[in-house]
Parts: sequence; C-alpha cells; structure tokens
Amino acid sequence: MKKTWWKEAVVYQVYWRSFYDTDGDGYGDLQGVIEKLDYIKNLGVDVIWLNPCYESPDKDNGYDISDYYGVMEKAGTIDTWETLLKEVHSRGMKLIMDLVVNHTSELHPWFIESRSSRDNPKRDWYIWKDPVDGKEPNNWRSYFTPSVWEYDEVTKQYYMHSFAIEQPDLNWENAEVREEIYKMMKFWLDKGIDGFRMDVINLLAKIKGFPNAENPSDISYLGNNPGIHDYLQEMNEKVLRHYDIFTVGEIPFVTPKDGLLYVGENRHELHTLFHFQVADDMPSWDIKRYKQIQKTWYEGMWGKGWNSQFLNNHDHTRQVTRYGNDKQYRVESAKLLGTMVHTLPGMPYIFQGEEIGMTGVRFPSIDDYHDIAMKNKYREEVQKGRDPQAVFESLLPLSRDNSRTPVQWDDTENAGFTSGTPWIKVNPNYKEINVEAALKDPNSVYYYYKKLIALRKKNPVMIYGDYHDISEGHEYIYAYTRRLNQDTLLIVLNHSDEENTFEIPESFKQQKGELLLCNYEECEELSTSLILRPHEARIYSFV
Ligand code: TEU
Repeated sequence: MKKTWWKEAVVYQVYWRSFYDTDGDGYGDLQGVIEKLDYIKNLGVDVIWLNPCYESPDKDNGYDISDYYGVMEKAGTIDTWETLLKEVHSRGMKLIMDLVVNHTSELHPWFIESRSSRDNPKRDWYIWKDPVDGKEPNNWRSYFTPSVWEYDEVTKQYYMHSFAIEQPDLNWENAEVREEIYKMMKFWLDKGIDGFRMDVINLLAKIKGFPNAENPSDISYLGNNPGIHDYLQEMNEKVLRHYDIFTVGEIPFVTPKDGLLYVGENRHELHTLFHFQVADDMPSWDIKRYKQIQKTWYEGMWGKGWNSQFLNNHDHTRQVTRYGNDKQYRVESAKLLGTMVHTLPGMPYIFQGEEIGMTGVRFPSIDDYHDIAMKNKYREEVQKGRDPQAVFESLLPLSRDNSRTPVQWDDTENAGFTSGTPWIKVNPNYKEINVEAALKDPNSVYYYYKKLIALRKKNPVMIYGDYHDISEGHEYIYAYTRRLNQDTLLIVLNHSDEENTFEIPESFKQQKGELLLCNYEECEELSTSLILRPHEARIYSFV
C-alpha cells in the first residue's frame, strides 16, 4: 500500500466558535485557536480541521456562506486567519479548511442577483423551478425542512435548498458556477492551506428531471446522483491535483462500494471520506452492527481507498454520551472509545473536548438550544399538534448542540471559555470535567489520548496493518488484530458496564504478547483467558 503523510495523520477538529474566546463577545475566535495551539500540538496531532469561518449570516453556524473570500467578524479578520495558518505551520502541523459549496447563504450576492429576476445572468447559478399544479415542483424533503423548495414571490418560482431555507443549493450543472468555485478553492490553497474537508460534497449532482420520490422521508435521493463523479474529477483535474494536500469528503448515504468511487486510489477524486453508517444510522451503541460496518468497509476499501474513523463531530452527540457510559465509567469509556477509533483502519478524528471526555447536555428548555436542525424539527412537529414537551424530549439525545457547548478549560465561570456571555450555555459539569483538571491528572483521558497518538507514530502497524475481527458474535467484547509484516497488535475492548471474559484464539496462545496500553491503572498481562473490567480496553503487541 502506498504510504502518504495524510494516511499517517491524526486530525483534531476545531469548532472555533466553541473553542476559546479572546475578545469577550461570547464566541470563540481564531485568536483563541492561536492561543491554544500549543495545547493541541502537545496532544501529538498532525492536522487541524477548522469549521467554516467565512463571512456568513450564521443561520447554520457558518455553513451558510455569504462571502467565500472573507472571514466572519465573530471569528476575526483575514489577518488573524493568516497568523493562525503561520502558527499552525510553525508548529509542524497542517490546516484544512471546510469547503461548503453545495449551497451558499441566501444573502450571498450571487443569490441576491439570482433571485432578482428570471432573466438575471445569475438566475441559472441556483436551481429554480416552476410550480407544479400551483405547488412545490416535487415531494422531496430537505435535511432541515419539510420541502426542499421555497417559493419566491417576486419571480413566482421555487428554488431548491437541501438544508435550511436560508441555504439555497448552487447549480453545479452551470459551468460558470464550477469555475467560480475552483477559483475560490485556489485562492485558499495558494495561501498555503493543506486541504479541505468538503461539506456534503456528494450532494452536488441532483437527479435529472427532479422526479417525485417514492418515500420522501428517506432523503438519500439528495446524494450520490449521476454526474457527481464528473464534477469531482473535474475539480481534481483543475484544482486538487496541483497541490500536495489532503481532502476528506463528507459523503452521507454511501455504501463501501460507492465510497470507493469517491476515494479509490485510481479514481483521482478525493483522498478519504466520512461515511455516516455509524453517526447517522446507529443512534446508540450496537456492537453487532458496528462490527458489521467495520467489516464491510474494510473489505470494500482496504488496499484501494482510505477511510476515516470518528464517532462524533459538531453534528453528532459526544461519543462518550452516545456510545459509552458518561456516568459511572466516563473516563474508562472515553478511553475505550478513543482506543477503538485510533486502532481501527483509517484516519482517526478527534473532536475538540473529546480528549478530556466531554459529555452531551440536557438543557431544560428549547430556548437554550440554537441548532437550526433541532429548532426547525421542533417547530414542524409541534405544528402537527404534538405535545411540545414530548417533542422536545425526543430531540434531546441527538441535538447537534450536544457537541457544540464550549470547551471546558477550567473550573472558573463559563469554564474559562469566555469573559462574556457564552453564545450557548456551558455544560454544567465543567467544574469536574475541564482541561486544567485533565492536565493535572496523569490518568486523565487527555494523557491517554496522547499515549494513543504517540503509539501510532511508533507503530506503523496501527496505520498500515490489515484488520481481522476475532470476536464475531461476542455480545460485549470487540477484539481484533492489526498485522503488518512481523508485527501484530491485538486490541480487546469490553463495551459493557460488567466484567466480561474473552478467550484468546489458539494461534495467540504460543506467542509472547506484550501489553502496550490499557485504560485502567493496573492491567493483566496476556493470558489465555482475559478478564476485562467494565469498559476496559487493552492493546497487546506480538513480534
Ligand atoms: O452536515 C451534513 C448533515 O446534515 C449532517 O448533520 C448529517 O447528520 C450527516 O452528518 C450527513 O448525513 C454538514 C455540516 O457538517 C453541518 O453542520 C451543516 O449544517 C450541513 O452540512 C449543511 O451545510
């Protein structure tokens, strides 16, 4: 398998608005990221993924861009951004930016022009359709609203939006649009960034003719449509291949077979992808399903394309809350999930705060929430006549705000995140869970992550080794091997609040294994029958 720098990288995601506020406006900012770069660097990560900081009315936290060339005031200025890039590079790290080109903000000058009249030269830059029988052109649902269509009174047509009404979809069929986007990508790449995380990049191509969907609530018709690979190959040819960069596509609704079409090493499109079979489709821990997902992706991609590993991000509830035990075994469980993400095949992602085991939230009222997806859904369901409290409670576990609360730096007011009023409430558990406490405690989740990352740097088998699940059918234990040449790692994870036993396979019994890492203070050396405590994780090495 071809070795590349990005295959070996560990990525840390910075959701800057919740990271660290330096000017007291209640929003994290780029200066805040600069001030905390040593903290990130100390963890051992290689790449920072920065969520969108472009000019934006901020209806969807920066994913509604009104100027691709400017920096949002809340985040800072282009000069601060330039300093950030320089400071990241001077510490030997890389910076990738979010690329959001399926849609713009409704306040982007392109859309303002496009909506101004039917014969405006930019009309075709977005997707406009006549009403059908006086109604929406078809029955498609958007991510955030009951229809992808919004009627425009002035020109008496509907425009398409896959997300909020304020996020009209660009028309990628239009060559001028594509050229304009490529130009913008080069602008940032020429400034020296190291790549892009590409927002819902598989949504660019729409189904020709816009036919009604049989089951409109399954919105997978929005993605992976004919034409998408032409766009990505053109983007690669015209932009990407000219730079030594790394790209990761956000690709919902994708199977391993189709995933390879985006990241196959012979395809010249993207380097890696995020698939959502876990984050979107596995609401709580389901070991059987998770093993199956890892198996099919490994079998589909290994040797041909590179995968990513993540269990949470700014859209998905913190992993220790969603897939672990954030109460009695929070620390053990956070470490176990980290062990899994960093030892499975693919690039590991850390979402800010994950490295100290931050948890999801349960705020008392819908007014405490800001997530447009949650707020819209709440309104939609309540309008149907459902009980508001019941709707509210049903939306709590997966609200995107679970991951968006400020990073907890210390136990002072607002967790040391801001001297002002934070844009979103701080998780009340900050007195116990915070960076300062983690840095003082040698057994913290933070130092465990640091060890995991260091281990990865020392052991290429963690990156390039093959993968075999040796625990199929076990209800609580997930155990697998990674092998490269003479090196073998055995990873054993007990996903349970109870003790469980794992019999190691015959082939290991004759070999001498060394314990490399374990998430409890004292751990058993290798034996034929391993007794694992609640949420215990171990890595053994065989040479
Ligand atoms: O996310 C796409 C999206 O809708 C995710 O919330 C979804 O859960 C999944 O991850 C894909 O099926 C991106 C951004 O990450 C999100 O913050 C934006 O709101 C959205 O695009 C629109 O730009």
